[in-house]
Amino acid sequence: VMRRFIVAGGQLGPISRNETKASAIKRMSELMKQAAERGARLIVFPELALTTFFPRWWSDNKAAFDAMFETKMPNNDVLPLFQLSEELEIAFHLGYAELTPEGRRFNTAILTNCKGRIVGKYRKIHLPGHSDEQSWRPFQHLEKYYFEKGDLGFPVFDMHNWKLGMCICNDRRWPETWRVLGLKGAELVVLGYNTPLHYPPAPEHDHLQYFHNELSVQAGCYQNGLWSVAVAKAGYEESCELIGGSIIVGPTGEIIARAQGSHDQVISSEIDLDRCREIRENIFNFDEHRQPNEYSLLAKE
Ligand code: CDT
Repeated sequence: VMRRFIVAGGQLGPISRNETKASAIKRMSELMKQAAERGARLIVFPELALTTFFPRWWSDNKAAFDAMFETKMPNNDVLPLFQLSEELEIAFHLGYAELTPEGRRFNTAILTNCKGRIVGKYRKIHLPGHSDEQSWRPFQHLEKYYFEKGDLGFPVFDMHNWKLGMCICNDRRWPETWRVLGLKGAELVVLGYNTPLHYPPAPEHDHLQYFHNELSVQAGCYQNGLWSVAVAKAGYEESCELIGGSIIVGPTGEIIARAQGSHDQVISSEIDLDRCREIRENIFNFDEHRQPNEYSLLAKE
């Protein structure tokens, strides 16, 4: 079975507050077609890819943005993308806001196989920002208000003889995310992000946003001997500038594809999952060299 294949990232430009989900799906379908033309078997879309990044706005009523959430997956809005996935035999990863039948809200992502069937789901664990209105900010970052912490752990899925892990945006900055996925044997970690260029609590870091994205993903890949596709929703979205810089990174930590600019676009590259072994059987051979007895502090509350 294919261990060497082409992966793609489907970077999205901004999505405005009044853009329909059908329109976002149309844009992603276009990217999926381009990726399939390049021979890709998997395309990764951003975090919360169906709507604008609504946690930038406060509302006293948490349910004010419920129209931005999905109560079912797939549903009528997203079905065209699932059908195209089946038709073109290309798997995909998609981030969206999830509202469960019990009324719980999560920042969620799914993974399908090459037949457009959902094989995995992840709910974001590291929710950044704050849970109260902070009016001194030029825009809010209210993920801690609109979402609950994910309750599915960091799962790894077997599909088409690939071991795939997922995380979402802020998760990529935490070495623990990558290590847990690496320990579970992930060979490819897919993730989407919405990262504002401006970081209100420490604006002196604004010029480092692209650097910190690459630093985090490259370190995660190298230190765990795995591949990653990290994909942005980018550009000037409702008066908030989001970074682009979607990348594909190898287990050596090398960036092998990178987006140009902040518009809708496909990045792609051939990857070989067997190359994880170069790292995992050597410098980061976990069984031989890890010292978990010395790390107990990591799991303390
Ligand atoms: N979406 C998301 O997690 N964004 C954060 C922004 C910085 S924290 C306010 C990120 O880690 O990129």
